Amino acid sequence: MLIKRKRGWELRESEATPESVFRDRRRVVQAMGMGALIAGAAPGAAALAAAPADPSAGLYPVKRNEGYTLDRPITDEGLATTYNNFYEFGSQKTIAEDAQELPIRPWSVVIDGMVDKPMTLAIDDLLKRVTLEERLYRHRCVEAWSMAVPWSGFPLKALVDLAQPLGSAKYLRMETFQNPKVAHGQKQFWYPWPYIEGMTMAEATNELAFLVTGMYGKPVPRQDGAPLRLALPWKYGFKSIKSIVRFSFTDQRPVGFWEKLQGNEYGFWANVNPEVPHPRWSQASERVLGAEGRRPTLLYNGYGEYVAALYQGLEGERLFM
Ligand SMILES: Nc1nc2c(c(=O)[nH]1)N[C@H]1C(S)=C(S)[C@@H](COP(=O)(O)O)O[C@H]1N2
Ligand SMILES: [Mo]
Repeated sequence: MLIKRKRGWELRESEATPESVFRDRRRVVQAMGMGALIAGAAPGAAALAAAPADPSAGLYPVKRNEGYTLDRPITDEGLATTYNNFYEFGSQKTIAEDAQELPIRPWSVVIDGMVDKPMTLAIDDLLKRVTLEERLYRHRCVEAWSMAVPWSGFPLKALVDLAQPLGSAKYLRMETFQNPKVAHGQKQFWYPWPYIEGMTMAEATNELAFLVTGMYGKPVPRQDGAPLRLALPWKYGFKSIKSIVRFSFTDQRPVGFWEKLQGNEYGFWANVNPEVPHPRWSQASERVLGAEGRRPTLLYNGYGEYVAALYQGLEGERLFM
């Protein structure tokens, strides 16, 4: 999703990133072992061992909610946790090792804006106030790759209920941490940090909207958005914001990170639709991580029965990008 410059794969690696990031990447590749990268296996224990353990580990695995089923196999864990989009750590897919620098405790989540009582919650206190469950969801990146993941977490609606927004709140805006000392991508001034995403209240309280705290029966790893990220499986992956520090209820439609950067390519709604191409590529099919060939992309990523009604009467909007 490189914007101001050419897309990453149109450039030689040495051109794609500033020199410091390039040098960094070589270090990652060496540490992880090229073989592991190519095979899509998990990074070696040595490469990821530096990060302190997650104190919530004892909560997992959690009970699976059997209501959400897949039409394809679960993606290999090693692949889903080493092929990432997390621009705070760089625009390459191989940010897993660098992301281990992210301190995930203490971690506070602010709930503010149009609510009765704004509050700040430590992540471990939030975890005590919700019931965790596992759900199998498809994930479709706007770049036309996809995966299928066993997320653990709780419905976003539970957080909305905790927050008690005013009746006048129309949108929920979410914000990722800002810490350029550890997240070197945030030194790249041409991006509008911090990462922001948003949705309507009807979307936020839809049963599919899921706050993720775990993955593959363990705490969610840093590279996938620890300690708290979103999963909105009917929308393109960029809506599923990672490492959230703030939830603000508002009557102003939030402008997301990618929309701000390139509004003609990435919009507010960003619902998956195979019939509406991205301005630079088709969305008709997707490359499933770890699988051969491509697979047709489904309207609303296959979740139409849950969400199609949300968009009735909005046909004049740019719903699918
Ligand atoms: N803060 C933040 N959240 C983010 C991103 C990001 O760069 N920064 N990338 C998004 C995109 S484009 C996708 S496809 C998913 C990728 O999640 P994964 O790395 O767990 O597969 O995270 C989304 N959330
Ligand atoms: Mo994405």
